[in-house]
Amino acid sequence: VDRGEVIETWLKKHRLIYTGATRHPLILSIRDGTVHLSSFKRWLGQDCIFVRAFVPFAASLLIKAWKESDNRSDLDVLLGGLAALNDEIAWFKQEAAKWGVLLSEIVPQKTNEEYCRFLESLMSPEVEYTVAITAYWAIEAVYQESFAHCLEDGSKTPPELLETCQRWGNPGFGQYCSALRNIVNRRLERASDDQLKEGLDDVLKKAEVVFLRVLEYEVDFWNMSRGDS
Ligand code: HMH
Repeated sequence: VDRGEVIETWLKKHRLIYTGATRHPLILSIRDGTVHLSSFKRWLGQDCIFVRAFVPFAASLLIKAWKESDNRSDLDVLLGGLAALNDEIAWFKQEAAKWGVLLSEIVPQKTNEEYCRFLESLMSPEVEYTVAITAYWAIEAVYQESFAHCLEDGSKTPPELLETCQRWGNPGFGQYCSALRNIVNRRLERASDDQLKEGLDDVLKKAEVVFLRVLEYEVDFWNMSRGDS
């Protein structure tokens, strides 16, 4: 059995789509300062809706961790994430007001609705903890890598967008994503051991499929900012 990190293997294997999600033209335009504010505002409005669906998904993961996890510290990591979402929702409201984005008037785009429905499907008790937390890590990691890129040396991110970039690009959020990644790697390693034993579901394969679905949704989500969908 391959004893390397599963995620590392996936990232090599699916490099193109991963880069598509973490180096999207919207992110590159924020980083080089050429972003159209209308694109940014479209993204902001849609993400307000997405995050509202992300909260119950995070809560469902907490329940799965409590029932299924072999490690108590998983719950602490996930609870920290859930607590941060409270702050995030307040921030979205304030940020939307700052940009004159009227939340009551935002219509969820088809991509957004589909992504939220995908999250809902992962809330089902039938979905294994390992599979669900893989999706959760991937969702957070894409934003972390994307927005951290806009804060690197040499980036020309407009000052009024720095707060947004710092929300997901700050070192603390990076550590949180690393903690999630460690959990996922630990769970996947266990799953591959278990699968060797006998006729268990291929959790490893399911997790990889979910990982790819997240990356596709993330690319589509950024694409909504173009406003031609
Ligand atoms: C679409 N992906 C999307 N929105 C977010 N807020 C995150 C990831 C990170 O939580």
